[in-house]
Parts: sequence; C-alpha cells; structure tokens
Amino acid sequence: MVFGRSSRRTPPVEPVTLKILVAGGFGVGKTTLVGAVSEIRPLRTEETLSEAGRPVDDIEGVEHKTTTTVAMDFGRITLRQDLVLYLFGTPGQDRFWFLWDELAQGALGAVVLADTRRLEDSFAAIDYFERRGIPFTVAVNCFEGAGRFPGDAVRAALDLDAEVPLLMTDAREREAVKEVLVAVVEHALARADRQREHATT
Ligand SMILES: Nc1nc2c(ncn2[C@@H]2O[C@H](COP(=O)(O)OP(=O)(O)OP(=O)(O)O)[C@@H](O)[C@H]2O)c(=O)[nH]1
Ligand SMILES: [Mg+2]
Repeated sequence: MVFGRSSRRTPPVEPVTLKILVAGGFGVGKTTLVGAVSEIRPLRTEETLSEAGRPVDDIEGVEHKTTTTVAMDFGRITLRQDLVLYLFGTPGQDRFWFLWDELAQGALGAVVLADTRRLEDSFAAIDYFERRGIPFTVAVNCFEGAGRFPGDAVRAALDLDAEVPLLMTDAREREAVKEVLVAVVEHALARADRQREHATT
C-alpha cells in the first residue's frame, strides 16, 4: 500500500537556469536580439536619445536610432525542457559601464554582438569578458549594407583566441539567435569541463 502521493507519478523536471549576458557596442542590436527570442515579454529600459545627450552619445553610424538602453534588457528562453536561459542585455553606451559588474554576477557566459561597420565598438566588451575569464561567443549581426567578411578576417580584426566561437547572425531572427545561444552554452560548458579536468590532474 502506498501512502501519500503516488510514487508512480514522475516529478516535473526542474530546469537548470543559466544566466547569459548580451553585450556589444552602442546600437549593435542587443535589445533586438533579446526581444527576438524571449518567450516572455522582454523587460526593456529604453530612453529617448535627446538633443541634450548628443555631446556624450556617440551615434555615428546609427543616426536613425531614437532610443537607447539605459539599464538592461531582460528575457527568458527555454532551450530544452530542462534548460532555461535568462538573458541580460547590457546598455551599449560608455556612460553605463558602472552597471556591468552587477549584470555580470553569476553569468555562465556572454554573447558579444558585433557590426562589421564598427568592429572597434566591440573591443571593450571583449576585453571585459577576457579579463574576468567569462566565456563568450562573438556574433556578427549582419545588417543590410554592412560588408560581408569571412569569419577569419573578423576573427583577426577582433584578435580573438582560436577557442572563441564566431558566428554570423541576424538579431531579428529567432532561429539564428537560438543558434548563437546554443553556441554560448556549449562553449561555456566545454570550458568548465576542461577546467575541471585540469584541476583533477
Ligand atoms: N537591418 C537590421 N536592423 C537591425 C538589426 N538588428 C537591430 N536592428 C535595428 O538596429 C537598431 C538598434 O537596435 P537595438 O536592438 O536597439 O540596439 P542595442 O544594441 O540594444 O542599442 P543600445 O542599447 O542603444 O546600445 C534598431 O533600430 C533595430 O531595429 C539587424 O539585424 N538588421
Ligand atoms: Mg539596447
């Protein structure tokens, strides 16, 4: 005789939740990326770019942009039944650097979005993650009108280590973005495995 809850009923799977950062320069498509894949209505903190901000906001190359992220974007995606990602999009402008350390706490890994018209805008994010040992993947957001370059050329221009995955993407396309997120998770987990092996040998 079985007392209480039926022992035959399988308990619901508690998913593993992982935190992923979405970083990169101003206007590279971070908010767009989080919005494209999130299965909850993404939390956004957009403010209008104003005339007053012009001297400090470098909008060169993104002149059509009317708003900017001032704190973060937040979204969620279930990659598998047992794996949920929480996405934190960072603000793109230099004046919000002070928020990064808070956002990076507990992150498994990061996506650095890049635009081939302004690759140098991604340097700061790449440096940030390299210095802190946070595994990251670079995703080139292929805007129309931006030059298409072979992965090797982008890799060289960004001076990426051979182990850092580099993908081409479209931040507006759910499936393309999912591929990027899978690459981030796989890269981060593979690195954690290598570090564990290293520690036990
Ligand atoms: N054509 C094209 N436009 C895009 C793409 N990704 C984003 N955009 C547009 O580019 C602009 C900037 O995108 P956002 O997602 O706000 O960029 P962001 O990186 O969050 O910007 P900040 O938070 O201000 O740094 C928006 O007008 C988007 O609609 C893309 O892949 N192709
Ligand atoms: Mg944004």
